[in-house]
Amino acid sequence: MKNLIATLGIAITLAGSSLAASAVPKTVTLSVPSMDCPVCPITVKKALTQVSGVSQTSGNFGKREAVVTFDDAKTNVGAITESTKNAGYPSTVMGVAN
Ligand SMILES: [Cu+2]
Repeated sequence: MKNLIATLGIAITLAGSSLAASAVPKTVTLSVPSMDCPVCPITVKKALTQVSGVSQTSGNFGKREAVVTFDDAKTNVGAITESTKNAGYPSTVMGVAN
């Protein structure tokens, strides 16, 4: 039963993100030097996913980087770095790609 609920949750999440993908998503790579243990990327990811317009995030503790996919009609790089800073992890932009 738990698996079924999890599967449904994923299906709903996927449906939601494909509906939201009307604009061309951009991807920004952030340097997050203060991620100093494997739990940090989870906290950073949580903060990033709460930014409206962010569709996908991944954290790399080893490289101290976070990769964020977002809709630039809904949010911007400034709001994204602000969200990690507010979570206690100041970040700087390493690069933006379409
Ligand atoms: Cu940590």
